[in-house]
Amino acid sequence: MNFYVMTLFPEMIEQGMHTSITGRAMEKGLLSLKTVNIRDYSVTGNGRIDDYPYGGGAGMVMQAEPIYRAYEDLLRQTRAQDKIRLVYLTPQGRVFHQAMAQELAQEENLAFLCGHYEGVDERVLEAIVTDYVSIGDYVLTGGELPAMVMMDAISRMVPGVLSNSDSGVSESFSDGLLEYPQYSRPELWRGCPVPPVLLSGHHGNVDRWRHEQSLLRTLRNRPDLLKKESLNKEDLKYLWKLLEEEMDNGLSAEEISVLKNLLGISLKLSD
Ligand code: 6GU
Repeated sequence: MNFYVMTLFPEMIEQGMHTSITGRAMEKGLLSLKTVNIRDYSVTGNGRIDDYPYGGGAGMVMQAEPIYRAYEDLLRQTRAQDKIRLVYLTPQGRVFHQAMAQELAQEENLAFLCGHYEGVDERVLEAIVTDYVSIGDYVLTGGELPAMVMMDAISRMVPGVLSNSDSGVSESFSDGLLEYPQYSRPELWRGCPVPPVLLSGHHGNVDRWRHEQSLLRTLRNRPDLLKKESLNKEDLKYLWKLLEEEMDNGLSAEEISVLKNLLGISLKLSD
C-alpha cells in the first residue's frame, strides 16, 4: 500500500507514521509514504496558499491552484498515470468506520488531502477528490490527525503489517462486539484479583466468559452495535439473565430498554 499525503505539515505526518507498527511496516516495505508540502506549490512566489473567501465571511480559504499542482506532481510519482483514489478529510464527509478501512486497504495507491483554515476552494475538490471522509462528530483544526487515523486503521488491514499473534485481535471489531477485558500478571494486584475463570484452565468456560463480557460491554458502551440478527440462542439466554438480575447489575433505564427490545419484550406497560 502506497500512501500519499498533501498537507501544510508534512513533518507531522512523517513523524506519526514512522512510529510503532506503521513505522515497522514501512521498513519492511509493506507500506510506503510520500508527503507533499502544498506550500511548495504557492503560485504567488511568497509561499502563500490561502486567500479571502469570495462573498465575505471569517477566515481564509486554501486556493485551488497550489493544491492542483501538488496533486499533478503527486500523480507523476504514482506510476498510476490516471486518477487515483483521493480522500479529502472534512467534518462534512461520510463518517469513517471499520468496513471503510477494510475497503480502502484493497487499493494499491491512496492519497489524502489535508485542509486547514476555513476550507478549500470547492473547484479543486470537484476536480480531484474521490472520497469525502470525517472521523467523527467534532471539529479539528486540520486534516492531518484524521489522515493519520485513517492510515493507521487501513495499515493494520494490509497483510503482514500485524504479526500473526496480533491479527486475532483485529477480528474482534468485525464480529460486531467490543473487545472483552484482558488481565496479566500478577494474579493479585493491589488487592484486585484476576477473574477466577481465567485461571481455571477450562478453555470452554474462558471463551464463554469472554464472549459474555463482550456482550455486556457492548450493551454498556455501544448499545447501537447490538443487532438481533447476530445474536444466537446462548447470547439471548445471557441477556435474559442480565435483565432478570437488573438490580444487581445496576443497569440504566436505557440499557434495560435496549435489552427488552432485543429480547422482544413489549416496552409499553399498558400491554
Ligand atoms: Cl476529517 N477534519 C476536521 N478538520 N475535523 C474533523 C474531521 C476532519 N473529522 C472530524 N472532525
